[in-house]
Amino acid sequence: MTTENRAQKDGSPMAAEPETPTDRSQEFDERPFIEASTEAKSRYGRFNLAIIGGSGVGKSSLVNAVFGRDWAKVGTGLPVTRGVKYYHDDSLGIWDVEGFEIGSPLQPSEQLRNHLTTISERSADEQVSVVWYCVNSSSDRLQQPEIDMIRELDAQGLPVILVLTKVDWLKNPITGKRDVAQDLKRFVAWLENPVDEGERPLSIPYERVILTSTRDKHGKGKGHGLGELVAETLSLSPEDEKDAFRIAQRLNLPWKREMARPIIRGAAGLAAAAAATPIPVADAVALAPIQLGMMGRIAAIYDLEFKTMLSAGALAQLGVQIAGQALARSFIKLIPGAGMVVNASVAGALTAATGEAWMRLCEQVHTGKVDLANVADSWGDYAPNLLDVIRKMAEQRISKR
Ligand SMILES: Nc1nc2c(ncn2[C@@H]2O[C@H](COP(=O)(O)OP(=O)(O)O)[C@@H](O)[C@H]2O)c(=O)[nH]1
Ligand SMILES: [Mg+2]
Repeated sequence: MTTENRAQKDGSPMAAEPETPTDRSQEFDERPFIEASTEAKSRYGRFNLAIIGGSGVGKSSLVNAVFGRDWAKVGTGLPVTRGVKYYHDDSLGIWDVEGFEIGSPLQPSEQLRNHLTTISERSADEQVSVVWYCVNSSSDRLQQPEIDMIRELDAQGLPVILVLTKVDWLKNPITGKRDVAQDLKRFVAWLENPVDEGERPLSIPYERVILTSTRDKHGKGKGHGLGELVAETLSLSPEDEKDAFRIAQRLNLPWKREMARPIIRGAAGLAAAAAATPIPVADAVALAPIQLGMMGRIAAIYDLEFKTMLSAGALAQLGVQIAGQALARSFIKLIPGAGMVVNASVAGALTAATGEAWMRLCEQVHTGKVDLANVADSWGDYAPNLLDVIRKMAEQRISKR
């Protein structure tokens, strides 16, 4: 519905065609968006995970399910050394370590130590934060070489999550509840209190055991245990790398919203300050750099790479769309007369509404529901209308009385 339609429906008088405000689209530029996004990305940095396990245990499937990137498509990764590959983009690095090589003259833990040495010699932004040690859930206990490897990881100061893969959750035909098979329950019980052949307690330094699947046995469904896996990974991540992990993962959207909201509040405050002396509606574009910076930062949280994925033309179009010019114009059409101004509270509320709407659109792109190439067009459906924002403020004032 256009603003004109809305105005008629409300019975508001239609304005005579006002004088066209000066066209500022030529002056507009999207740099605040790109700069804020680039700055945020480099500040958050890259999260690096090591994922260790035998070939076929389900490592790649886990990575795809949690991080939503199809590494298979990306290619084979960089073979760093035999059995070790490194896959990365800006926000995520995966060290894919293939168990141990049978027939090697080296012990598995020695092989792993060599791999870890290779990794430690790489640059700071490639260093491992957390390890997923993957074991097929159909195993019945950990073998000595595996225990030695986990001890080696611990000795290097790396937090290890023991991930059981390909767990089959069976539906109880009577209760309808899902559960795992008895054999697996025994294995989990052993993992929680491991003992050797002589029933003597063993200490194996993993932090947690998590049961996972990325699909059911028919190859369908979304999997199980993945939410728990990301929650544990986050809690084991060093404080200054938690945001990088929140950005890299794709399962938990509330974490991203929690990161976006303070950015929105900050920008709303800045916009309010900028309009402390009320600014003419036609000049509301002055708020654009503040809103664009906010939007660029939010885009970084959703790991959206506008600079490389949109053409310059599409970027400029997006910029114009989000600059608030269209809003300002429709407002002028509706309520004629000079002297219409945006005051501090309108500027703040409009910026906050813009941030919320942009966050939601970013979520849609992030989850693949909206194509990044169509963001500029979709934004029209999300962008707040200045009039709606003002109406809402009025309603809030009334309800507060
Ligand atoms: N049933 C089932 N099969 C899985 C699961 N995860 C992976 N697979 C299958 O196991 C095979 C090996 O998986 P992949 O992720 O490539 O293992 P990787 O070699 O450790 O990277 C593939 O055929 C997957 O489809 C799962 O959770 N359940
Ligand atoms: Mg693989």
